Amino acid sequence: MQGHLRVPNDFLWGAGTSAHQVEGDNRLNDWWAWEHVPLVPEPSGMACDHYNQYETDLDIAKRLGHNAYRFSIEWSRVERSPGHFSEEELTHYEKVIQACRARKIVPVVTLHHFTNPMWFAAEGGWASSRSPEHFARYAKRVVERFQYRIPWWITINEPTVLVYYGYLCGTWPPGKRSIPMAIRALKNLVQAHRLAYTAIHAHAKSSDWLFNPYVGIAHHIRCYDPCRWRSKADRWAAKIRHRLANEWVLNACRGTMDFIGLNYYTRDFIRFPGRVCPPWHHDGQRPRSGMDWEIYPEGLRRVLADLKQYGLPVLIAENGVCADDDEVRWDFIRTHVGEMAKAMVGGANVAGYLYWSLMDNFEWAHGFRPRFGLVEVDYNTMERKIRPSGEKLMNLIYSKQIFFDQ
Ligand code: IFM
Repeated sequence: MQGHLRVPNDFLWGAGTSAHQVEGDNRLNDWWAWEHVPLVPEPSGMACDHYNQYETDLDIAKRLGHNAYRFSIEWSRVERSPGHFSEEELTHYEKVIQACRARKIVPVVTLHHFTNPMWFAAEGGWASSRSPEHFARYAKRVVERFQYRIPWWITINEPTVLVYYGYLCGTWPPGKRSIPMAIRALKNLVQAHRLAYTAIHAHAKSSDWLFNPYVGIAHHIRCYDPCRWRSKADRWAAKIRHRLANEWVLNACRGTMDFIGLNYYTRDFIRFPGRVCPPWHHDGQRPRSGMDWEIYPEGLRRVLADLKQYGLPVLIAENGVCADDDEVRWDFIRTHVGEMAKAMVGGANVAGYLYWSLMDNFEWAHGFRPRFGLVEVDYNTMERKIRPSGEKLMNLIYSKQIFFDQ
């Protein structure tokens, strides 16, 4: 049987990018330095040259029917040394915002998407007790600078992912493997968010904005299931993983979130005492993405149902798949959007769906190999080509309704 949802008129449809992954030539941050160690297959270099070609990219987004665009401001460009801001770079981002407005695209602005200025990293990065105050100063300057009143702010993208790779696995900068440092970094990220939240709202209030901006984080949430359903220990381990990786940050940010930015991709199976077990160890094999992540659309409905407890709107800030076969991408989008619609019919308050990513880009420690984009990028010529999945999503957006299997 088929179900059906009429999409609300103010629903945000679009896609996201982040500065370091698409802009190119971001030499002043810790990732640029990290890319030149052997762990990373290739440096980001000119990436997609989005810094110069943002107008072209926004034209493409418009053509694809998007009414929202998520992008990030590169902190290292904007704040060259503590407290010294580059007017030129702030003007650049102001122009990006103007370009969104000119196309009637709502900007969803991320202030921090994994990269840190070198001076910040040298001072101890997120493990330093001064990190929240540095971040708050940057956030305050940015919000005060823009003429246009930004309705959607994401302070920090995926704090748990940053801490996991940077402070536990050591595969991202700063390359640490220390539980005490990881805990410190996560607490500082949360505190940085809280201070930025207050700064943005204080500015909006003192400048008589006619609306209250939505300020939140983008949180990477996975489904966690036990590796063996019959094992009580595995069931317990999956629950603990859910508490630590999914719930802890949301609870710590309570009271300072106007919405939850949800980045949903996949599910992991957990074996006691807490390791992810490889796909061949559990039942129910499903297709996997080019980065070996299980494709599990029902998980999006489960997560949205679970998030109802917070009583906040949810913006799906990322959902996407890396695949060389574009049919896999369309199937991923169609089924995930269907699960989102089911959740909405069931009462989930979803403000929008932003696919990750608008275009192929630099996928961190994986380099340029993974292809996530609705738009294919030829890195030699910088030519952009819309993929069929991008067109199909456009048709769905224009239809204003979502059909799904019950
Ligand atoms: O590319 C990343 C993005 O920067 C953060 N969320 C997950 C994406 C895919 O790995």
